[in-house]
Parts: sequence; C-alpha cells; structure tokens
Amino acid sequence: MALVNYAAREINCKIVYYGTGLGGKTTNLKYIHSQLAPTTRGELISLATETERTLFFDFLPLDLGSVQGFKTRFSLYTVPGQVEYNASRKLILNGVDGIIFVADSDVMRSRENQESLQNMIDNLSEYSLTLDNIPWVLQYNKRDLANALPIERLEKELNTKGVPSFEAVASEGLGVFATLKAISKLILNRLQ
Ligand SMILES: Nc1nc2c(ncn2[C@@H]2O[C@H](COP(=O)(O)OP(=O)(O)OP(=O)(O)O)[C@@H](O)[C@H]2O)c(=O)[nH]1
Ligand SMILES: [Mg+2]
Repeated sequence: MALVNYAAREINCKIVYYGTGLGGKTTNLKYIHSQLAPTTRGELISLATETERTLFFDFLPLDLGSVQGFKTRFSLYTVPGQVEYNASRKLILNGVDGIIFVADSDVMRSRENQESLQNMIDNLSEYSLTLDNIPWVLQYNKRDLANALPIERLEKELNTKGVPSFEAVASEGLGVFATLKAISKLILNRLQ
C-alpha cells in the first residue's frame, strides 16, 4: 500500500517492472533516467552482471510533482527476469503499489511471457495480492521486431483481465512514458 505521510505531505509509491528475461525492463528505466532532469530523478542504481542482465534489481527514484498538495515520490524497480532469480523477484514485490508487466513481442518468447505472468501471480499470492487487487498494466515491448506477435494474440495470451495495455519500443523510448503514466494514474486514483 502506498505510503502517505500527512505530516510531510508526501506520497511514496513503489512501481515494479516485471517480466521475462531480456524483455526490456531495464531499458525502460534507462530511458526514463535519460529523459528527466536531475531535479526530478535520482540516480539509477543497477545491480547487473557484466552482460547487463539484472542480477538483483534496478532502482530509480522519481519526484513527480504535487497531487492535491502532496508531493508524489515514485520508486521504480525492475526484477531480474532470469528464471533462477525467483527469490529476488519475490522480495522486490514486497510493498508493491503497481506493476508494469513488460512482455516481449518476439514470437519466440510467447511461452516465456506466459510463464513469467504465472510466476508473478504465484509470487503476488505470498503477499495476498492477485491480478484483481493490485493495479497493473501491460507493455508489449519490442514492437519493432519483424517477428513481433500481433497485438490481438498478445492480448489473448496475457491480458485476460482487460487491463490497460501499451505498445512500446523501449530501446527508442516509444511507449515508455505512456506506460508509466498509466500505472501512476491507477495508483493515485486508488488512493483518492
Ligand atoms: N529490438 C528491440 N530491442 C530492445 C527493445 N527494448 C529493449 N531491447 C533490447 O533487449 C535487450 C534486453 O533488454 P533489458 O532491458 O536488459 O531486458 P531486461 O528485461 O531488463 O532483462 P533481465 O534483466 O535479464 O530481466 C537489450 O539488448 C535491449 O537493448 C525494443 O523495444 N526493441
Ligand atoms: Mg534487467
């Protein structure tokens, strides 16, 4: 649950980018970090292997201005997508307020996307959370690939709940802020 500090008039929200390995979660954070003024964003902290695979998490704090007199602070995290790092994924979901599920549009990654979504459902259940009681949105990334699955197919496979979904090419920044805005809105609406 988002932390509301009435004395300091501050709202702190935790957003987690979840999804299969190499889907583009870290790329989303890198793009956001590259676009925002240093006054708005903090440092991007990445714990990664030499090959740039996320080892534990990435973390990026953002100050997104005021909502009804409350300063809104967002903490963005990515989980490591590689199957063997499930303990970290579970830990990072602790205290989550909203999730961006980053799906890889590559036709070859269809099964991995579905397995990762199931893994998220399993891990959420440890915190008594479900796809129906946590705000979440879908991002269909890598729309630039020649072998990208059609959106209708991805929707059918992953969006059984009918949550907001966005097409993206995170490596070029396309769709990155639209996705972030959507989840922020869902979280803030819920607080009101
Ligand atoms: N073609 C294409 N490549 C992308 C896109 N977004 C990210 N990539 C590339 O995909 C690779 C993996 O991206 P990452 O952001 O590291 O993936 P990740 O989801 O953080 O992966 P893990 O840390 O292993 O979970 C990198 O080489 C990116 O440059 C995209 O929209 N299109
Ligand atoms: Mg990563």
